[in-house]
Amino acid sequence: MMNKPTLYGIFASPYVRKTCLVLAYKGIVYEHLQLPPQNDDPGFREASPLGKIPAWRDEHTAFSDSSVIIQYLERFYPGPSLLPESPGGFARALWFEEYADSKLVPIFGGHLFAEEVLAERIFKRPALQSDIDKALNEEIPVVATFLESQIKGRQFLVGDSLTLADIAVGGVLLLLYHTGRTIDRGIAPELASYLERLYQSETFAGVIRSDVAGLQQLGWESPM
Ligand SMILES: N[C@@H](CCC(=O)N[C@@H](CS)C(=O)NCC(=O)O)C(=O)O
Repeated sequence: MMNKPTLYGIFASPYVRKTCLVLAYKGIVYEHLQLPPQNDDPGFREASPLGKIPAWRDEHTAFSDSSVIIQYLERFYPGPSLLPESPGGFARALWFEEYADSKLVPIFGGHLFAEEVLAERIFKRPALQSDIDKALNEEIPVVATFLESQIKGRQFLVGDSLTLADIAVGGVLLLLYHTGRTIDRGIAPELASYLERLYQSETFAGVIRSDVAGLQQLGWESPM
């Protein structure tokens, strides 16, 4: 019997969550080894020489980086694609993935979620309240305003069906909801409705359930 492929990386990482959402959408069965970054598991280190999560292993190969894993899954595993056929849509979906990774993760992951939820529980240090305040008062209103302009009058960020853009952006914004907050409808009403729809979809619902269970083990009650 063929071994199941393995995803390495703790659920609390936004890059791991993005990969889990793609795996869920495509219906790929895999084993999830919940390991932190820089752990000594030899299989993980072989797949991820820099010690970063997520990493992937299947019967053919082993490597790391969420964006690389997703491109590999798109090419190698049959099933519904998350990248539009049209060159313009393809580029736009990849742009939103890059925007989520490089712009949204530092705000929602680094300044808010890591400080409020992970700092004391995982990093064993006090939370930096100044980072949380900066995210809530300065950074999130700016990105919410931008994303409202992108989703206004649409069901999805790119084209007329779910793409990697929705998975990447929705996956990171989920961190706001896990801290017990929502997008301010006064600033971004259509973004708030879009996220509510997205989080009720089958793809997101399963990953949200796993997140909630993992957070509960850390002693954090997510209202999701
Ligand atoms: N570009 C990478 C970023 C992965 C990444 O930075 N993961 C963090 C956890 S959220 C990590 O492993 N950090 C540990 C380190 O950089 O040593 C990806 O998309 O997978």
